[in-house]
Amino acid sequence: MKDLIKNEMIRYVLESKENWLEEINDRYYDEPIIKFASADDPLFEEYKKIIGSDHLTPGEAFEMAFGKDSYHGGTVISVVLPINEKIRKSNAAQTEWASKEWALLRVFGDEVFKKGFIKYIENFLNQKGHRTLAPSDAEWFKLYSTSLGPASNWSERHIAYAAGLGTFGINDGFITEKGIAIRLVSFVTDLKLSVDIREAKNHTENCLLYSKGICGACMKRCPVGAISKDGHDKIKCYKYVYGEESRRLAESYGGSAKVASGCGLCQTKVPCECKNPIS
Ligand code: B12
Ligand code: SF4
Ligand code: SF4
Repeated sequence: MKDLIKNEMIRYVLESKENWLEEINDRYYDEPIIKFASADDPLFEEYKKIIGSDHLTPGEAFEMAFGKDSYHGGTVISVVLPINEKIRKSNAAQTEWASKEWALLRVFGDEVFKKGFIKYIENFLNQKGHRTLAPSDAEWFKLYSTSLGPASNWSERHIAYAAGLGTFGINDGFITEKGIAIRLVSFVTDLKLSVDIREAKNHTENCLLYSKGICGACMKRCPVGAISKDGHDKIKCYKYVYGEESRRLAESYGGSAKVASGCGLCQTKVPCECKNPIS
């Protein structure tokens, strides 16, 4: 069953017409990496302390979708969508704002393709009798403000960490075997599948600065100085990434003012851009 799910996800990503950017005559996303965690992994309870009490466990997310007492164990499937090299290169050449390709990825790669992928996989598994949902696409998914900046009740990076897909960098970005220039999606299903082992020694192992005390390339790349040895200033980052200028830029590129241009300079032209720099 795991292979069936993985193959279906890979096939969808590689064949979907929505995973195509005319400007580069290529895909938004390359072949995904997919891993599995037990929905009862105690780490999900710990996230209530690490992230916040509003962060849902997989069981709670399942019951939000399928009703009280519907959860009897299951699996979390986490998916890494690596960003195509041409899009990465276009953003690597930027020093101030996101490239046109990066901005179009925000709208059509995320809002159109990724949403279509989520619906397809939910239906694929539900039709086979396995109740499945993607929490970050549910109507009850929420973003909220904390004194440190925005957070959510289903953090894809923490889910990916639980599934053994990588670890965090000094800039908060999640570094996988395909690097940091990625997007993440996850599903909770009542299917009970064998799980992947979390091999990382700690939650920051893949970052050169945390592990070896070298690098810091992302700090120099950030146009607003939001990254320092103390970590990532989410409020500074948020104001830049989703501010007025970013929204105007997105429109001028043919994107959407509503989702803005993004930025991602700290995810391109860095040693962890498309590989795990520790491997
Ligand atoms: C809110 C949000 C933001 C906010 C806040 C980011 C943040 N750090 O949380 C702002 C607006 C700043 C932002 C900016 C960007 N975002 Co954003 N964002 C989100 C969103 C919607 C929720 C994130 C969330 O819930 N965070 C919760 C908080 C608590 O996370 P945290 O503070 O980083 O967690 C730290 C602690 O937990 C700590 N920690 C301490 N002890 C322990 C112990 C353990 C065991 C663990 C695991 C951790 C831990 O380690 C973590 C890292 O420092 C997600 C989508 C989603 N649903 O997940 C996308 C998401 C995180 N964003 C993404 C992207 C791509 C971006 C941008 C590049 C914008 C763009 N598209 O161009 C920038 C990059 C900024 C950066 N340097 O990371 C990607 C991440 C890709 C990646 N490789 O990491 C995501 C996952 C979207 C997606 N679906 O792919 N984003
Ligand atoms: S650029 Fe270097 S310091 Fe920044 S997250 Fe990547 S490995 Fe860590
Ligand atoms: S996304 Fe841009 S503003 Fe935010 S930390 Fe990265 S480089 Fe800085």
